[in-house]
Amino acid sequence: MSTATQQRPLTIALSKGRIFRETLPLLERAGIEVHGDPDSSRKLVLETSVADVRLLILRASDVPTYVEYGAADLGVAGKDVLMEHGGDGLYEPLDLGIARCRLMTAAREGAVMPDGRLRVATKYINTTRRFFAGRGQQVELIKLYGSMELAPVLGLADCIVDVVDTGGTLRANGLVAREHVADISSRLIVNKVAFKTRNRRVREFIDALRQAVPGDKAASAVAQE
Ligand code: PRT
Ligand code: MG
Repeated sequence: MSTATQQRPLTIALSKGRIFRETLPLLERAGIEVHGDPDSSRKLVLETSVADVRLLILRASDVPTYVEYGAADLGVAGKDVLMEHGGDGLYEPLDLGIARCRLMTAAREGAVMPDGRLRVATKYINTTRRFFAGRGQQVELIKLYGSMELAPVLGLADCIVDVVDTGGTLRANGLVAREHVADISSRLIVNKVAFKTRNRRVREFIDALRQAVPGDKAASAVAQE
């Protein structure tokens, strides 16, 4: 079997930083050693000890886009990023249980929320709109790309929606977490076409990673048709 699609290396998209660091041991347990380190090199394509597997190093929020359009066959992305992207073009067969955190609303300590329309600053515009709509609350959304914690401090917004791990960043800026929006961990995602056309190889990869995930963190509902 040697069609053109089967000759392209299995291409896996992920971001550097915490997702790369925590995915590495899983890949190793699955028998895949990565050649190179994105935190110390500028290479955006990394080869591995398995000839037909390579990694793409992307901005975290671009990972679902590469996988959805088939520029990568698989990817690793935070559930926060996936919720915001929308999941129609992707399968999400495996919870890797890494890069865990919570998506929360947060405001200045002791702040009283206005009776009128709440102003919410976030990079998670879609998720935030859905969250407040779900409770019948209309909000004014302010899109930010980083340093969300500053917005309530400077009166740009009443509250923010952001991911929280230790809570240290909120605390350091005089904010407190208020409402829980979602529990977050990173997921393996798969391009729908690759799942069909390269089914054997893709399933083999998913199964190897599933066995590498410790405990029963791995949800196992592989989307199939
Ligand atoms: O940084 P960049 O803008 O390039 O992209 P990114 O922030 O989306 O990527 P990255 O690598 O920072 O995070 C990748 C994924 O890790 C996120 O999509 C989440 O799924 C997950 N994750 C887990 C986190 C955190 N924990 C986390 N703590 N992402 C971000 N943070 C931030 C948090 O918002 C705070 O500003 O890290 C800071 C420290 O958190 P505390 O609560 O421990 O102080
Ligand atoms: Mg970041």
